[in-house]
Amino acid sequence: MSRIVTVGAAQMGAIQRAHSRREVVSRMVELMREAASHRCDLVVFPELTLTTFFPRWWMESQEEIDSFYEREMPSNETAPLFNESARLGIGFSLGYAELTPEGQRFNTAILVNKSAEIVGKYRKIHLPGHAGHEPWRAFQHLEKRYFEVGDLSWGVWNGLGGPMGMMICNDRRWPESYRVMGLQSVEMILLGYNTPRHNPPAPDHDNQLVMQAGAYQNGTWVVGVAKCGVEEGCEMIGGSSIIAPTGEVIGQALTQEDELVVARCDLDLTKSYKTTIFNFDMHRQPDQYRRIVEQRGAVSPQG
Ligand code: ING
Repeated sequence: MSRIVTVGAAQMGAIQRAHSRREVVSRMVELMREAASHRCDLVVFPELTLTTFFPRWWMESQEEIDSFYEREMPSNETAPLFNESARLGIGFSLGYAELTPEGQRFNTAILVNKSAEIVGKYRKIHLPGHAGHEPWRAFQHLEKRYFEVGDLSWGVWNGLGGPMGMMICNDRRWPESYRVMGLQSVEMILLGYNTPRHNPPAPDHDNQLVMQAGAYQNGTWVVGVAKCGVEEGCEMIGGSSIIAPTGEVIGQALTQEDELVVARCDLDLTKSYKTTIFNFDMHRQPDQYRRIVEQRGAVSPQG
């Protein structure tokens, strides 16, 4: 018996500052329709999909900053995506900047089922870059200025054919992100990223490496989807990938544009790892891992 989930990784090309949410959503609806033609169950969109990657700029006007956030989801601008999801019977994950009624600001992702109902939410925990103005850089990386650390940990939800979870961009570089979901029996992790090529220097090879490692070490599928291309002069890497629990890349994007990568993913392929090499309950020794939770930075060896 196999539990096939057909996934569409919906890579997005550049979104310029002048692009409206309506223009972006119409591109996303086109990718969702293409996914339907391939009988996809699920479409994965990138991090901060609705606007250009605004943390590359130092801004001081709160009104200007807040123009990049969503106060409600769905909103008038994003409703066409939810309507298309329900019409086509396709679930999706979507990354966006969230401004809560209480005035909190998060780099957020939601999981939406085939009836266009939000079944899960995640708020980015690993915020890379810096909080202060660093004008000497060609482009800055101010996520620590514009977002709070996420407060929802990493959840795992049923509702799209099996246990699925989400992370966002820099999270994919940290093994803890995968393991918290691995300990909730996750079988598919959905993530989006906006990765500038230049700051900090991001070698090309490590984008897939970190996702392959996370997939293998937790016996899970990983779908990583880029927003890429040259946005306002800043080049961002593509390389959207669909990765099997073996760690093998079974599909990847070849362009820096809007591109749908489709794969039939059998969630039962997770079983052989979860019941043998990575049978966590049989093999893990949490008492020996305390340093990982109790200590933040690295210390030098004594002596
Ligand atoms: N972007 C980048 C990422 O983690 C980065 C930041 C780039 C970190 C290159 C290290 C090297 O892919 C986001 N948005 O987290």
